[in-house]
Amino acid sequence: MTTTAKVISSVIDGQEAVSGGGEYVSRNPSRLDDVVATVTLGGPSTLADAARSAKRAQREWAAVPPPVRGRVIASFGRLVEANKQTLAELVTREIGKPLAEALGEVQEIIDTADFFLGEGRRLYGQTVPSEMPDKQLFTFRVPVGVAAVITAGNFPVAVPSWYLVPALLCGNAVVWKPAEYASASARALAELAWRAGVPAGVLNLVYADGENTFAGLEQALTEGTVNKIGFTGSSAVGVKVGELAGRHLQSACLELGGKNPMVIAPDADLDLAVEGALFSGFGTAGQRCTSLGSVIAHVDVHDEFVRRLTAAVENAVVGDPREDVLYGPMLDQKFADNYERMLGWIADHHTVLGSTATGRITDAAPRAGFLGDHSAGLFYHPVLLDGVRPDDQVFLEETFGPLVGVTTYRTLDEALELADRPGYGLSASVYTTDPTTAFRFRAGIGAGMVSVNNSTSGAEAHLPFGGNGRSGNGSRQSGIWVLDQFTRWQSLNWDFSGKLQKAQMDVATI
Ligand code: UN1
Repeated sequence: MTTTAKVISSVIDGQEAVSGGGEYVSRNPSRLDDVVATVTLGGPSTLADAARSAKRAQREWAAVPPPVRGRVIASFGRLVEANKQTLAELVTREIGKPLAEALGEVQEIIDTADFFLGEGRRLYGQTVPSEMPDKQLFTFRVPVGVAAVITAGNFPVAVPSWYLVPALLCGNAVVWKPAEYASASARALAELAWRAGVPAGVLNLVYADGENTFAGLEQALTEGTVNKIGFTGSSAVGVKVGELAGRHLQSACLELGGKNPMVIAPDADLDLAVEGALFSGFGTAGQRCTSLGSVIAHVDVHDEFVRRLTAAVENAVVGDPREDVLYGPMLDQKFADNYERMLGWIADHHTVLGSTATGRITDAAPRAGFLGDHSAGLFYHPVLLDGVRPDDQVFLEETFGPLVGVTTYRTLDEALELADRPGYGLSASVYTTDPTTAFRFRAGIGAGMVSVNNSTSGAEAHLPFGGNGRSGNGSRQSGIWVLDQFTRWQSLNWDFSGKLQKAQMDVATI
């Protein structure tokens, strides 16, 4: 086997910046001996150095007319399109996502660029009537300044582009800190952005571990060089990011975990629901923030639904993500270790369905229908758990692995209560042929994103994306809604009366 590992490090103002934080080896999770990149990590002040550079570059970028910035976004989209296959193959190699999904992920960047390139001509403000004569009020969207964007690696290029594209379009500079295990994919995406015309200092790439990321972020916030934080990752780390931002009176856009429920109503099309549960529960090895967490099935259809889903899980093909598989390996060793810990939540009252084992696929615990070589990678059995109770840890916590629990309900109110019980609120789905149930579900659920007769994952790139509760602080990405993350409203009072008109004192009456 040949490896083409390169050594990469942070890029600040177009310069490969060096070290201070050791080294990270990014490996192919399907074949751990395949080193994708050796990453030189930055130290405790690398992120702050990058933020200072971003701050310097931002003023000039903000002066570029938004339609011209839109053209840079257009050429970024075209470059991503021209490199779609190569980028997708790199994503598959670095984080183990099946190639078909990786191609879909790269398409999501192109769609995001397509959406925002025109927004450069539409960064609308308003004209607002004044209380007083000979006076006009206006509003303008102004860039926030420098955005620190910290992203997970399960969507190593699409989710970052949800931040990068609108942030840049709106006239901000960015310091992007990707997940270490997705470093090479991040570098490839950043290079396309620079080639498209994003000035070097306007997009800075920082590789750092968690501790140094927080140290650098704290320093930058203290120095006043970061004005916005975008964070996609776990709820636990999101709390820390939110606290840090709050201490410095800066706002964070937090896109965190989910325990996304799927309710199967008694009138559901069960085959359709099984397909949706298989895709969103086990696809991407359950490693999406929108992955299905729990099935909440009506008692009347529970047995039949579980019977059909068990058959679908048994027949699912797992394995080499370059092949036509439902899912590949875990993202990296850390995710595999965490998931193994969560497998400990399986209790005696659960029935394990769909697989003969629950953990890693090994010679001793093989899986029929596995494509490729399981021994070299982080491959796990799909686990379907029946008999899950509302107080079980496996019902309450995100597992971020190929595990789905099933529980039952009798009334829609009970289903809604169960669906919201874990306290997340990202995505929720209901399968029903009754429009009344669909509407009541939408109105009663706490999730930010609701699907009817569709799975919990696979949100389209131009609807508001985000959640509530443990899933985030209510911020929304994507579509026009994200403009409120990367611009702030500035108002203008223009008095052409030639005299001092006093608001709240001098209101003109006719
Ligand atoms: C994530 O896992 O952080 O809705 C994002 C979806 C994808 C995005 C997932 N479009 O499943």
